[in-house]
Amino acid sequence: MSTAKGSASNGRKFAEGTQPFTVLIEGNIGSGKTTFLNHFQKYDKDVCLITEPVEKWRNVNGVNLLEKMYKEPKKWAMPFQSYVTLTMLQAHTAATDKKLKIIERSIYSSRYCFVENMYRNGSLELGMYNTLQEWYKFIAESIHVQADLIIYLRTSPEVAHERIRQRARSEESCVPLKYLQELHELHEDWLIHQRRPQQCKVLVLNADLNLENIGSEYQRSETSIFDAISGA
Ligand code: D5M
Repeated sequence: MSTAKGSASNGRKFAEGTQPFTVLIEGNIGSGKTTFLNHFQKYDKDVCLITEPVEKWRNVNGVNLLEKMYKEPKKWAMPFQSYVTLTMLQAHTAATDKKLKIIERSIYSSRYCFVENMYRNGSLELGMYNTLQEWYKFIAESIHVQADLIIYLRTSPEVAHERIRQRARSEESCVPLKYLQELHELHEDWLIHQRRPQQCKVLVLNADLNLENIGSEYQRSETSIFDAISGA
């Protein structure tokens, strides 16, 4: 029996050459990604904004996978991650004729932060973790994931925890500070200490600032994005 090789047969990856300048917005749960994205809505004509598909995760043909993942992680972490991978790939490969694409999170934060953490805390068994790694390897070989700039909304876990408490999303009522501290360290390992493969330049914003004071950070990111596009 012969085994098929991973990469696409013509040497090109799926969606290669189809994507505009792409910015990935990364950060812990409660770091203010949605508020940040809303800021770019005024550039609707030129910017394709793709928010995290949380509503899809909450309703997979009537099943709330997000809730199940939090309530029974040992049973539901794997199907949840499998579905996140699918929906993130849909976001990465979605066609647009706009000049700029901004995506909330990415397949990378799933891989380097959430899945890693779920394996370390026992929600994913080794066999499940290894299966997901095989998917990530195959995806890296065969699907083009455009990433030109990562904007890291860097928060302290305590601030993120307080914001989660305030937004009171029902599924997240059980998220403890420890979970956010672990995710924070994994984001730091990837985006600050560069202990993971690096996709592109990373712009770090101080996302502990509240809405009244974060304007200058948003301005810095806008300048960075538009400078990069004009130089691209
Ligand atoms: O993330 C929305 C919610 O989804 C939040 O409870 C974290 C969770 N989430 C997002 N991506 C993942 C992965 N890959 N694994 C596990 N949980 C995840 P928010 O930060 O509010 O945008």
